[in-house]
Amino acid sequence: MVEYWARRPPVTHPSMTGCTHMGNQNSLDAFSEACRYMPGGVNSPVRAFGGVDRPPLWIAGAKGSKIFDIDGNEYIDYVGSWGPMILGHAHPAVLAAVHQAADQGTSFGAPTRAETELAARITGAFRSIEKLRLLCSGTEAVMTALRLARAYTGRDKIVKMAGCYHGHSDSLLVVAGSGLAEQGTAASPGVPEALAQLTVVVPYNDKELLTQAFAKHAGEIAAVLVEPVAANMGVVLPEPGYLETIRRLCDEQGTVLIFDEVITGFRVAFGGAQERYGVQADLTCLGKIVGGGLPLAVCGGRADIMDQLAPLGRVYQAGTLSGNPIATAAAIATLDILAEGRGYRELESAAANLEIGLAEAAADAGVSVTINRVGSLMSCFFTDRPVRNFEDVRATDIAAFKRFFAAMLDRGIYLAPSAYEAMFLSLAHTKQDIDKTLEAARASFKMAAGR
Ligand code: KE4
Repeated sequence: MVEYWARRPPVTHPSMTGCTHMGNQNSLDAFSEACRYMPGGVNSPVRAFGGVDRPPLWIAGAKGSKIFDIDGNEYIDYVGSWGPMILGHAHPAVLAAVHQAADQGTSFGAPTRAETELAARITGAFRSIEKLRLLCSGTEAVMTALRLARAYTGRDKIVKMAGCYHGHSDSLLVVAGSGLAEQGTAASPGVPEALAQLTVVVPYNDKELLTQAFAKHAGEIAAVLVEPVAANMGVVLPEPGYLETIRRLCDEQGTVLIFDEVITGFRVAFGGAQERYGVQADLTCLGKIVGGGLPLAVCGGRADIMDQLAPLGRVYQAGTLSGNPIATAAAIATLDILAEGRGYRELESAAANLEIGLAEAAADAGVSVTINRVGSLMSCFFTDRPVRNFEDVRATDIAAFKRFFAAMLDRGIYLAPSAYEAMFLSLAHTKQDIDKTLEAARASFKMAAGR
């Protein structure tokens, strides 16, 4: 995702210049008006649909597996607000918890018992998390984890993987430098090169280059930060032994291993990728699902690292809305439903059926696709090759994806508006939803092929 935006020219979609001859008229009008007040008309870039060359949809609401735009169109939603909505939109238990909490006040800036109750649930789900801090976004969680790792080790350099996205803090808006395992270079204006050079970027799934990076920067690496299942270049799975190799290299050099489980946490298993793959992190960042769709994220891990945080320790981190009572209530309601466990078997079954159906539909249309899937997290790449890192993703047929996206949207299926994002299923997606999706896909793959 970072690499994608680093290369893109600014999005100058016709609709941003008042062109009103495309798409859903009310959304177009809303988009034009929004562009008067907000850069690109949106509050997060991917929402502008720049990745699919279509004007964006303005949303009126959502319920269960459906989302509705302001022109009255209904879509089966596979974005799920980019991951949080694993229960489906507007889940009654979550809404009830939110309403009950809101009746008591919306923010106190002081501790509440609910924060402790939530923390107990999270440490129960992730055995590597001994202590944690609640904050408001994945970006904030990752920023905090990096600061903790740098303080704990007394080192400045960090390693990230090309194609992984960890929020928009300066140290992570970095792309690979000129040489392999070299220092990175800024991916965005405003990021100081001096800071970017402290970030080493290596390809995902490349054990050899990671080993070289550790040798080249021996004793200087504070942390390795990785999505244990990458989901910001589309979904790319860790190859056998990859996570174990990262763990071993970190142990050998006293480097802090940070798993960014903002997407995978409570998604690929209740205990995230750490439960699924059996590799434990020193620090873990959670977001999205853990907040039940409200602004709540987590930085947690080994107590000896976490106890550096003020006021106990000297590493500063703070937040006005950290542990907000309404977000905490939504979080507890969400985790209590997921903790029952059966939901993951249902999600696995539905996602497996969708994967098989999509593969069959593509084959029937004579289109080559590679589908990468872990549980209810998946991506469909237009290629006849395996997709194991960011370069593989860049080599896929992005134009075909854009045609597929448009054809599916026109048939009432709302996919992520970027080939570098993921599909998310929820417990609200029914067999009827999957059947309708596959029917739409049979026609849309033909459109993708340009027929
Ligand atoms: P936020 O600051 O957006 O809450 O989280 C940043 C983040 C951190 N780590 C991972 C693995 C993430 O995927 C994200 C954010 N994900 C993107 C979409 N993949 C959010 C959507 C957006 O940027 O609008």
